[in-house]
Amino acid sequence: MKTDVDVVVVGAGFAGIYATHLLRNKNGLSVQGFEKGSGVGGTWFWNRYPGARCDAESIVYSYSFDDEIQQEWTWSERWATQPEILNYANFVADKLGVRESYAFNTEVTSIEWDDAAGLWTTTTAEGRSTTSRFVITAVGCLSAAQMPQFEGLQDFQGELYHTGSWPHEGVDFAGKKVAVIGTGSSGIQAIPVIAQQADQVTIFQRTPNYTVPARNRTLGVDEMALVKAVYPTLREKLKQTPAGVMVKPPIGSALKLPAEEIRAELDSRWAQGGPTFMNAFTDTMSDRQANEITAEYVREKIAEIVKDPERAELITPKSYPVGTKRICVDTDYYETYNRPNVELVDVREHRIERIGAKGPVVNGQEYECDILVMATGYDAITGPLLRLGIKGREGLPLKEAWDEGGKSYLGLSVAGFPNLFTVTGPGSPSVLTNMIPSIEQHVEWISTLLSDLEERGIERIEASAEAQEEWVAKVNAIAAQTLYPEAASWYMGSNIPGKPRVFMPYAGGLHTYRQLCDEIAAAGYTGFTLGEDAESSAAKPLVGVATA
Ligand code: N01
Repeated sequence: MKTDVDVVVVGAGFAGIYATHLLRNKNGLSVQGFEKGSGVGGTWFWNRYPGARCDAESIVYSYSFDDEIQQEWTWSERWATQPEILNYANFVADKLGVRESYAFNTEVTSIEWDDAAGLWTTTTAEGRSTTSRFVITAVGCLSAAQMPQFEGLQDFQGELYHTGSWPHEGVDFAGKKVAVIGTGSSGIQAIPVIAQQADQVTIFQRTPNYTVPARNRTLGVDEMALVKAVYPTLREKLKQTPAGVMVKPPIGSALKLPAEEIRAELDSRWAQGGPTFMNAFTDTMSDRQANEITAEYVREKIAEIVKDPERAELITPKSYPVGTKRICVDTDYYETYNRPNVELVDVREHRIERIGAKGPVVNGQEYECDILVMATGYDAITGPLLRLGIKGREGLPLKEAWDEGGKSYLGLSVAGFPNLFTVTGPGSPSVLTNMIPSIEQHVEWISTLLSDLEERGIERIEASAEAQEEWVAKVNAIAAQTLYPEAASWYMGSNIPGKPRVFMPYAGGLHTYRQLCDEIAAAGYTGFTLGEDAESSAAKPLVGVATA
C-alpha cells in the first residue's frame, strides 16, 4: 500500500531531531515530522522558567553520534542553562537540516492504525492527514504539563503561568507579589531566582524535597578542549554505565562503613555538587536503613543552612526515602528561606482549597499575589503518549490498552500497535538516565530494526502480548528491589489523580538494557511477531491481550 511518507515522527526535541536525521539520511526513508511548538528543542523549548538548567552535566548531556557536532559545540557552564541547551538543539537541527522535514505549530490529535492496509494515519488539529508505514513518537517523558484543577482557577485575576509552558518573552517579577505552587525540581530551580527579582514570594509546599547543591561554574576554553580531545573514548565509556553519566563509584555499603568515612564521603560529594551525591554508597537506593544515613545528612544540612528552626523543620523531608522522588539539584534553594521576602505556606494538612480572584486560599486565608506560578509537574512518561489519540488494531485506544498503567515491550513497542515505536517509552531506562544517551540508543536500535525489516522484505512488526507481559513483570521485579515504590512520585504516576500506580521506568541500568536490546535484535527480534506472523496475529482478539 502506498503511503504519503515512510515514517511520521512526532516531536522535535532531541529524540525527534535524531530520529528524523537517522531515518532520512541512514535508512533513506521519507519522514514527516510534526511539532506542536514553533521550533525544535522539546522540553527546552517549553521550559523557559527562570533558573531552568539541566541536572546532567552539559559535556555529557549532548549527542555523541557525530564527532563533528561535539567538536564544534562548546559548553560554557557545568550545568547548562535552558537558553544554552535550546541554542544547542537549534545548532544541531540546522547542521543536520532536519527542520525542513517538520511541520511546526502543528499538534497531532490522532494516530490510527488501518490493519487491512497496514498503515498509520496521523491527523493534526488543522485536520491534515498523513499516512505512513511507521510512526515514531518522540514526545519526551515530561512534556504533558499538569495544571491542577483548583476550583476558581479560571477567575484568578493575576498572571498565571506553568513552568512547563513559560512565555517566550519572559516574565517581569520586579515589584510583584508572586505565589509559587510546587517544590519539585522546577520550583526549586525557579524560586531562588524569582525571590531575587520579586517584592514578595509565597511558596505553597505540599511535600518538602531533598535537593543537593549544583555548584555550578563556568567551563574554561582549555577545559572544554581537554574534554573534546577525549570525547570519543569518554562516550564509549559512558555506554558501559547505568545512567550514561560520569559518576564517582560508590565507596561501599553505608551499613558497613565506619561513621567517619561515611561523613567524609558525603561531605566531599556535597562539596562537589550534583546528583552524584546519591551514588556515595551501594545500598542507598535499596535499603531503607542505608538510605536514612544519606537522608539524615541532607536534613542536617537544612538545619545548618536555614536560620529559622521552625521554617527549617517545615521544609525538611521525612516521609519518604531520599532519591525516591527524583533528587533535585539547586542553586541557593534552602538559602532562599533566609530571605525576608519569602513566605512559606505548608499545605500538607490544610490543602489549597481554591484559587480566589486574588490568590490561593488555604485554611480560609487568601494569599494575594500578582503572579501565580504553577510548578506542579507533569503527567509523566505515559501522559504525552496518551494525549496523541493513538488507536491500534481493532481501533483499540492506547488509553484502554493502558488502563492498568503503561505496558510496553522494552519501552519501545506496544502489543496491538504494530509499526509504532515509542522513544523512551514506559518500561525503558529513560528518566533514570541521562536522556540523550537513552534517546540515541533507542533511535539507533529502531533505525537498525527498520533496515533489517527492509532487507528481509518484512512490512509489519509488533510486540507479542506474552513478551510484553514478561517485560512488564521484569520492570516491576527490578523496581521492587529498590526503594523507588515507597514514594508517591511521578515515577509511580502518583501525582495524577486516577492514574494507575505503577513504577514506569526500567531501573536495571542503561548498560544492561542496551545489551538486552542488542541481543534481542541479534536473535532476530525475539518477543516481536514479524511480517506474516504479525498479520495473522491481527486475527487474535485484543481484549485481554494488551490490557492483561
Ligand atoms: O514536577 P514535580 P517538576 N497542591 O512533579 C506540587 C524534571 N526536571 O516540574 O510532591 C499543592 O517533581 C507537588 O507536591 P507533591 C525532573 O526529572 C528536571 O518540579 O505532589 N502542590 C510537587 O512539589 C523532575 O523530577 C530539571 O506533594 C502540588 C510539585 O508540585 C521532573 O522534571 C528541572 C499540587 C511538582 O513537582 C518534574 O519536576 C525541572 C497541588 N494540587 C524539572 N500538585 C532539571 O534538569 C502538584 N503539587 C534540573
